[in-house]
Formats: sequence, structure tokens, C-alpha cells
Amino acid sequence: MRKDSIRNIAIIAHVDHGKTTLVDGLLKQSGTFQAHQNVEDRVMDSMDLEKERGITITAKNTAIFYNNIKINILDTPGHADFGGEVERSLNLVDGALLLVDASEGPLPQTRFVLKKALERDFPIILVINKIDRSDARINEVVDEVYDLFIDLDASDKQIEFPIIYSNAKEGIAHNNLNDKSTDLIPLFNTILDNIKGPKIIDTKVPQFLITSLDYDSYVGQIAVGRLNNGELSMNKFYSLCTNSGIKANQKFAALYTFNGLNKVQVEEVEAGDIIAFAGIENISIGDTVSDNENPVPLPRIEVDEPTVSMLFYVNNSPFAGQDGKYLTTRHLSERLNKEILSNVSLKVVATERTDVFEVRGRGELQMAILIETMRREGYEFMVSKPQVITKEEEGKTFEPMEKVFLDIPEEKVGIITEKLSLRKGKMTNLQNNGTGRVNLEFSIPSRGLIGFRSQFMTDTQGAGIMNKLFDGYSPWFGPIPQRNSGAIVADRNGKVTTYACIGMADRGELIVSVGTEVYDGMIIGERNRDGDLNVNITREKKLTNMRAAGSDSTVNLRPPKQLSLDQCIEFIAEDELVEVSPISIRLRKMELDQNKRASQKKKEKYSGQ
Ligand SMILES: Nc1nc2c(ncn2[C@@H]2O[C@H](COP(=O)(O)OP(=O)(O)OP(=O)(O)O)[C@@H](O)[C@H]2O)c(=O)[nH]1
Ligand SMILES: [Mg+2]
Repeated sequence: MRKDSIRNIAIIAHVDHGKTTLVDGLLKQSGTFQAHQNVEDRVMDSMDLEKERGITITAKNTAIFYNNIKINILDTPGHADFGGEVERSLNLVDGALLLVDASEGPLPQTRFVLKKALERDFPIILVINKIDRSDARINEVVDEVYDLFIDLDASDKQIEFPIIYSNAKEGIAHNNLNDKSTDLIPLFNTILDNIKGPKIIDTKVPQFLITSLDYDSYVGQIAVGRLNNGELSMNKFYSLCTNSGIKANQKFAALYTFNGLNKVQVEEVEAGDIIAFAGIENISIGDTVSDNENPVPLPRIEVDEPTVSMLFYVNNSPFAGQDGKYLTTRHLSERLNKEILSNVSLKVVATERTDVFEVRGRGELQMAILIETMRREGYEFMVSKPQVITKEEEGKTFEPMEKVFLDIPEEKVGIITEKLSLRKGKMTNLQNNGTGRVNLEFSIPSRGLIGFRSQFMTDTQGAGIMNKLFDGYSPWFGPIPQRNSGAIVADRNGKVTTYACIGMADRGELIVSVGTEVYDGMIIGERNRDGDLNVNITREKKLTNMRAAGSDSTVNLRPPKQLSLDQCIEFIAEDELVEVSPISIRLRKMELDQNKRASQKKKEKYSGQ
């Protein structure tokens, strides 16, 4: 039976094509907010880091009512590193709105999300968004989407998708480009007409798949998901089907349905709806809540495997414990294990050292978000350079590959091609649009892209656009040259002085400012040539030099380069670490003792590495 009083849909697209903005419009026009209520832009991007970065990081659901029909909407992230969130969300819905920017057209993540939706044979509604853009090329973009469907082997039925043209910012949707509609009603109607209500069996044993976890300081952990069949009510007992067995006699402390951005507490919930509960302990994503006597678990959620890993170390730097609340092995291990309960695309693997954990994920941005979140919570720890996760097959090593799509000014083709070929990239397509910009496509080992983004931004003076898409595995490509500049490293503890900084002007670029406390082995700058340079950055001017004493202030000291967390992660080499605490981000050599570093170097040279 189909439950026609409910619709469950996901909004999927490449990053920035307007998903969250469209949800704002749907929320507002469905009368979810009170007339006087002041609603901020992109209200679904509720996490601090989402607001700061202007991107969606975790998929979230909201519910609106239109013509007495409840539409549960899942807003998903468009950045490739959070692709696991899209895969997870698709478990909750019966159809998808595929948003495509009217000027940019389908981009790599459009392909990824559409492929995932077609695999489930979902009905798709194509929404060409940002039709107000002066550089919109609507008809071309529609054709490109058809090409994409064909390329993904869509069936004839799948290709017969309806098309809506929208300006999500203004909350306008048209069925045809020359429509005069001034609201989103055409989109609401297209959703109701094309995406059917959930298929359910009311009388079957209840089956509820935990698809996301939330936390409420009052009731504790909350599980969100879709009740596929049956019903759930308070005061009854259920089974929790976990990875490690079935636990019977579970009872809810609260049951909720969604209305707008709020959860509404109810006594029972009906099949087909997206609901939440509190009160059952030790749950994780992928668990099923089912009948107490005859539980029937649903298949666990599967997402693509992680491709990068980073090591998380307990902070053992000389400044350890100065800023953080949580520092120990136990703190770090508990926090990381909590993360994997709610983040399906991350994995945590133990290492030979008890104070080091390997965290596996989809990309550097996903890692940076986790690190930033933890540091804001009061954690202090260190992380290593991201590494790719290789596979062994028939005695051979395979490494993850990526397709990179670049849109750059014509005059930058030379330098970018050169940089990418050093990193083992191979150009697979070049298209000159005759507009002064060129589209390039490369096939490259993921390893070659680690740390490339900031170099790309510098080389294109910020005018380049880079997108990438995971592209399977290829045999190991051999060594790829690392950062070609060395680090400037403090050779003793102390405070950075103006005098010492002035002396560094022609040695490279500093990343610490005058007055910063540094330690022996801490990285204080990027050298302008190969090899590390150990320096005394705490040097004071000799007192005998009295006459020049006043001249310090007249020397124009170049301000230090400020590295963001993402840039620090990109910057470090294999023998370096980023040390993060709630207050500071420092870079250091893994081995703080310079004599030991020197002898390690010698050994490497000797062994021909
Ligand atoms: N001109 C124009 N801008 C739009 C439109 N829709 C969204 N935008 C803008 O596009 C930018 C990205 O919008 P978001 O809604 O955050 O995009 P998103 O798809 O949710 O992005 P991610 O969640 O990070 O993948 C914002 O600056 C919006 O104001 C539109 O129809 N026209
Ligand atoms: Mg968004």
C-alpha cells in the first residue's frame, strides 16, 4: 500500500547549486513559519561550521505541509567529501530533486549523486536553479543533464523526468520558462504528482532503520530515521537489532514526528513517516528497531569506502595541556568512537601505538571539519599528513584515483598542466570555450592531489575552479614529489623576537608573529628552498648594539602568513604534524630533536630512499 498523505524526498546537487536556499523557500511558502518570525538565510545549515563556511556538512530533514500532505525533505551536502551523507539520506526517501545550476551545468558531484539516486530507481525531478543568473544557459544545461542520464545508463522511464526552472533565492519556480508564476507552487505540485507516497505495510512488524543520530541535552541521544512498516508506540517493548546481536525489551522515553524545524512529541508514529525517538541506549546508525518477539532487521546502511586516512596522536608537544580540556588517550579514543556512531563514512582503526589512532574518511575537508569540531569542543591532539588508502590485490598495490575537472583562465594552462604532471596527472580532455577560460580534465592518483588545492588557488590567483570525483583504483604510481620547500624550524624554546624575524626576511615566509612562544622543533615558517632550516627565532639584539636599538620599529617586517587549519593540513610533510588545541594551531616536526632528525635524514640517504 502507498501512503498518499506523506512524501519523502531528498534534494541532491553539486556544491553551491542552491539546495539549502531552495529548502528555505519551501519552508517559508508552506507557512511553516509565523508571519512575524524572522528567519535567517539557509536555516537548515544550523551548525556553526556550516554557517561559517557557507556549506552544508550533514544531511538534515525538515517537514512541511502542502495541501494537507506532509512532505519530509532531506537537505544534503554537495561537497564530495560528504558524499556518505547523501548515500545515507537516500535510505529515507522515495524520490529526489536534482538541482543543477543554470550556468554551471552538471558538475562532478551532480554525477555522483544522480548515479546513487538512479541505482535506487528513484523518480527524479530536474530543477534548473539560478535561472536569474546573467550567464544562465538554460537549454544547454538541460541537454547536458540528458547526456548525463544517458551516460549513466538511465532507463527510458528514468529519462522522462519533469523539469522545473527556479530562482531559489526569490522562491520562484516555473513549469515552463515563460510562465509568470511568482512562487514555488509549480514545484510543490510537481513533487506531489511525481513522487509517490511511501510503500508500507501497516500490519507488518515494525521496522525502523536508524539513519542519523542527534543529541538533546534534555533527553540524550535521539535516533532519526524512517519507519518503513508497522507502527511504534510509547509504553510498548521493542527489539534493537545491532551489528553485534539483538537486544529485546527496549522502551522509548519519547517519540517524535517532524514539523518544520521542530520535533513534536507524540504517543505513536505511523509507517512511511520520518520520525525520531529517545530513550534507547547504545544505538548506532544502521541499527533497526523492530518487533520485540519477531524482530526483522533491515539491511545496514552501506556507503562507499573511505579513501584517505590521517593519524590522530595524543599531544606530546612541550606545550601539551596548556589549552585543552581533553588530552588523554582515553579522551581521544572515546571521542573518535563516538564520531563513528553518527558519521557513516568515517572509520577509526587502532594502530600499533596505543596513543595513535588512524581515522579514515572521504577527503581532507571532511577530516578538517572533524578536527575543527573536536578542537572547539576542548580537545587537544596532533594529526599527520593525510595518506591515501591503498588496496592489495594479487600481490600488487592499487591506489585510489581521481578525475579532476578544472576551469581556469587560458594563460594558466601551462603552469597547471606542469604542476599536475609532476603529481602524475594525465590530461584526458581540454576544451577551450573561446571565452578566455579553458576546461581541463585530468586523471590523477588521489595521492597527487593531497595538498594541491592551495597551490592551485595561488597559481590561478584565485580564479580557478577545481572539482574532483573518485575514479576507482589503479596500480601504484611510484613516488610522487612532496612539497618542494623546506620548513623553517625553531631550534630552541622561547619567544619570537622582531630582531630574529628581520633576519629571516630572505630565507622564506614566517607563519608565526612576534611574541609567539615557540618550542624546539616547532615549524615557524616555509623556507624558500628545499631542506629544513633550524634557526634561533628568539634571538635578541646584542646590548652593545645600542645605537641601532631604536631602528627596529622602522623596519617594515612583513606580516606572517596566517595558515588556516585546512592550509596547515595541506602544508605539512610526512615527517611533520599539526598540533591543534582549542586556542592554537601549531606545526611541528614529528621528531623534535634536531640531532635525531639529522641522523634520520642521513640514514634515509644512505638507504637510497
Ligand atoms: N542568483 C541566485 N543565487 C542563488 C540561487 N539559489 C541559491 N543561490 C545562492 O547560491 C549560493 C549557494 O546556495 P546554497 O543554498 O548554500 O547551496 P547548497 O546547494 O545548499 O550548497 P551545499 O550545501 O554546500 O552543497 C548562496 O549564495 C545562495 O544565495 C538562485 O536561484 N539564484
Ligand atoms: Mg546546502
